[in-house]
Amino acid sequence: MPLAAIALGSNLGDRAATLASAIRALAAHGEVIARSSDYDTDPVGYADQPRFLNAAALFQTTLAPIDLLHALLHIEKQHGRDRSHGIEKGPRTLDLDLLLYEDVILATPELTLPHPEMHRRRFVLEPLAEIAPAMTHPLLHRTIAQLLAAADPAV
Ligand code: PH2
Ligand code: MG
Ligand code: MG
Repeated sequence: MPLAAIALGSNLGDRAATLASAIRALAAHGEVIARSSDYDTDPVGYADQPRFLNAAALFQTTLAPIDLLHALLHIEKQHGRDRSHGIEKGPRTLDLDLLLYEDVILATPELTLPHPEMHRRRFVLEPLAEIAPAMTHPLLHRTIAQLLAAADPAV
């Protein structure tokens, strides 16, 4: 079954409960192979918002990338994510980002693979390195551990 890497984030409500519930919801669409610890992180980008809890999961699924993306968006909605108002990169109950899907490279208006920001973000790389340090980025040809070592300490 194809393997995907997913980033989880929350900075509104009971963050840990939301991440745990999101993992359970994911399991309905495939098999959660590994799940990182939760990381309490400074907000990056738009700084005037609560701290995040971030995590990563390795997920095996028969869903195609775009169908997996739709499943992730549906789970975000089930957890109170409302994209109709608010600041773009602002506070959210749940953010699920599809980081990697096998070695798929894709650039469509709806989905870009690998996730275009993943290699810059410590809050993504640190949890992912805990569970998949040797996974490689199909465009940069670097492992997650190498990307983390090279990432800007401020991001
Ligand atoms: N997500 C963002 C913007 N900034 N900062 C942290 N620490 N964690 C996030 O998940 C995060 C962020 C937009 O998706
Ligand atoms: Mg995000
Ligand atoms: Mg997102």
